[in-house]
Order: sequence, then C-alpha cells, then structure tokens
Amino acid sequence: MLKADDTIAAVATPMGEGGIAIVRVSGKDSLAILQKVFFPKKNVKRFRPGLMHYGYVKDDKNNDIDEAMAVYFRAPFSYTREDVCEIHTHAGVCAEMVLERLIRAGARPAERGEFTYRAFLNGRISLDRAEAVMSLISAQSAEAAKKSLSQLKNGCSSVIRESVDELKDLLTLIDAAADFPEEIDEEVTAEKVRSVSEKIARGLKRISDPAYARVLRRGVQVVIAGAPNAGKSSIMNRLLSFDRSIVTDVPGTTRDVISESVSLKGLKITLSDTAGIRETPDEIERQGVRLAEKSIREADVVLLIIDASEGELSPETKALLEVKDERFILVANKDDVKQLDVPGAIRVSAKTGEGIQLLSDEICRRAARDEDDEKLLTLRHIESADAARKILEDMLKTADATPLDLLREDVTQAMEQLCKITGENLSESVIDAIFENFCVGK
Ligand SMILES: Nc1nc2c(ncn2[C@@H]2O[C@H](COP(=O)(O)OP(=O)(O)OP(=O)(O)O)[C@@H](O)[C@H]2O)c(=O)[nH]1
Ligand SMILES: [Mg+2]
Repeated sequence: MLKADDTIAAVATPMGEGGIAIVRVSGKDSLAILQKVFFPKKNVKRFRPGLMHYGYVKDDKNNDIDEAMAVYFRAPFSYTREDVCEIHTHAGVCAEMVLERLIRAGARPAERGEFTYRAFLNGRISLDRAEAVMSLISAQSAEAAKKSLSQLKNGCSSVIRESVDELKDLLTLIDAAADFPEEIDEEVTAEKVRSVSEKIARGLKRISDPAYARVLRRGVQVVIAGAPNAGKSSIMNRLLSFDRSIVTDVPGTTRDVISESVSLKGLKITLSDTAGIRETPDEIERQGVRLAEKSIREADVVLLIIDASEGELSPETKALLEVKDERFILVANKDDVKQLDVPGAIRVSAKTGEGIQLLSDEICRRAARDEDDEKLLTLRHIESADAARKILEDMLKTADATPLDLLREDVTQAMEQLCKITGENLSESVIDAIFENFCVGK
C-alpha cells in the first residue's frame, strides 16, 4: 500500500513533442515546494488559490529551467483533496526537467494512479468512480467516453447503491426479529427478505451485461464473411471509404484476417475482412479459412456476403446460412449484375455503392446498445454483481424452509459482494491492483 503522507509529483500529460505539459504536485508540502522552484514574474507575496501565475521555474542556483504558468489549489478544494500545485510547462524535455527540479525540492515521483488513489483515500471519490476515471482516459469511442463520464459523475449504478441499502435494512430487520420475537413476526420478516431479495436479483441481472461492457471497452467487432469472390473485400473497402483489402476476380484473394477500425455514429467499429470459406487443397488458404471461422465465432456482428450475380445460393453460402444466428446480417452483393431475392437480405452493390449506406445504418443499429445508463461498464463490477445475484438466487430456491439466521448469512454475503464495487471493505491488495492499471500522473 502506498504511503499517503508525503508529497508526490508527476507529469500528467503524455510525454513527447507537444505544446504544453502539466506537471502536478500533491501533498502537504506542495505549496512550499512550488515556492522553492517557481518564481512569479509579478512579485506576488503569496499564491492565490485557483489563480494562474505567470513566471519561471528555476534551479537552485537561480538559473531558468522553463517559462511557465503555475496554479495552486488549497486543500480540500482539489482533485486529491490535498494541497495541489500544477505547473504548465513546455512539453517534452522541459516537463521532465521541471519534474526533476520538484523532486530535488522534496517531492517524490508518483506511482501509477496515485493522485486518483489519494482522491479515493481522502473520500473524494468512491472506487467505482475512480475506475470511471480510468475508463474515461482509455475510452475508444465517444459513446464509451459518455458512459464513463456518467459513471464518474453518478457512480457505477444507483441499482448497486440502492441494493446495498436495502440489504442493510434487511439485516436490521432480521436482527430485530431475533431480538424481539413477540413484536416482529418471523414469517412476515422471512417473506420480506424473499420479496426484497427477488427484486434485487432482478435489478442486478438487468444491469449486468458482459457483452455490453466489452463492446463499450473495445468497440464492436464486425466480421465480413462469405464464399470466395462474393465481394467481401470490396464491401470492406466501401465501408471504410478507402482501399484496405486487395480486390481481384480470383477466388481466394484474401487469406488473412484484415482489420481496420472506423467510427460510426460515435461507436468504435472494427471491421474484419476474412478469407472466403470453401474446401481447398491450398494450405495457406486453408489456414485463412480456419481464421475466418474463428473470427465468425468471436464476432459481435457478422456480415454474410452473398454473391447475387450467381443467380442462386452457392453450396458454401448455404452451409454458412445453416450456422446463421442472431448476430448475422445477410447482404446480397453485386445487385448491379443480378437481383437475387434472399429473404431478409440487404441488397447492395460494392461496385456502384448502392445500398452501402443502408448496410452501414444496420450495422450501427445492431452495434448500438440500449441507452440504459445503469448498466455496469467494468468487468470487476459485473463479477461482483453476478456473485451477489447468484447468492440471492440460490438462497431464494430454498428460502421457504430456511431459518432466518441462515437467510441472514446469505444476505450478508450478497451485501459484501456489492460493497466491493464501491470499495467498502475491500482488501488493500485488491485496491492496489486496481490503481496499478492507471497511468502515471492520474
Ligand atoms: N459487378 C460487381 N462486381 C463486384 C461487386 N463487388 C465485388 N465485385 C467484383 O467481384 C470480384 C471479387 O471481389 P472481392 O471483393 O475481391 O471478393 P472477396 O469476397 O473478397 O473474394 P475473396 O477474397 O477471394 O474471398 C472482383 O472482381 C470485384 O471487382 C459488385 O457489387 N458488383
Ligand atoms: Mg477478399
């Protein structure tokens, strides 16, 4: 566990060439350290909190290190709730030199996520909100950023917090029933435990959807599959609006999985073009087909491309239609040559571009999840919510015959699982592991 009583410093912006970098300091000696290294141009007697000061960072022999701006936030009105200073320097080497100067003046280099860790320790944010900071920083799409920001503002889900409160109330009620058996009826209490637990289990099920969390985190995986020569690569290039895949009239052109990401309506979509699926003696192509089949299994959405110009479904296409599930979108390509009536298929022509917008809209429709802001985003939260739900569901199976004190145990365990999400009663090592995934400076 990190020490929290010293003063830490780190460059909070990405390293490398750029306009400005921000070097951040947090801890009780922040202001004293700032005053040792930063000298405002206007001779101010003291740093006014929240106000930018223009000046120079100097070394201990009064040589200039950088021209900079500095601001001081007085505790508890800061990100960490401690005294915090930020020096806005020129990016690159200057930022590193300023950091070195701060360290020589008494700060310690911050560990990964240590600023947010202090915000958590000092009660400014709960663990789930600290985790939202991390998903916000690493968001891959506007949609993921929006959801992370909402989690940062409101916590992961009000369902979790309400469930914890309700389980606490149940425990109080069970204890009261044990202490005052004449006044509180045991059967009425047991019935209350059952009905509240049932409601909580339902709520937890609604907000826990690992597929949703995965899609938000890494985007939607859309695989373009079909028989050789159906026009998969041509459609890939059309959807991307540039030529990424090789297109020829030789069946078996694409042999590897070719992936490229696009942003469609704020969603990160990764398109993967694959080898046409067929029996073939060619070992390289056979490996490509195996990769294609694996991609289909792992995809969130599968575009099954059908060559309409053939006038009928090929045996390869028929075989793929047999394994079709709800992730599949049927696409009848080469509509400019021949119109083939395949029930439910979107008719397109990769050659003329006809129907491609419709196809793109359909991909977005499938990729966009419902707007339920309550859904959990972090796998850790989903695991705990599922564990709590399972405890309650198992309890409910036999609840009719179970004495109150045993119900109490299950309710306690379910509550402990949910408390893990907000960070109450969590072991130090688990908390440390969570913050280790952060970047330095945050
Ligand atoms: N007329 C017409 N030709 C098309 C259309 N789409 C693709 N083609 C042609 O069909 C042939 C195969 O296209 P590709 O995009 O390479 O097909 P593929 O499915 O990727 O083929 P493999 O990689 O070999 O599996 C090329 O000659 C394309 O120009 C279309 O909509 N209309
Ligand atoms: Mg191809």
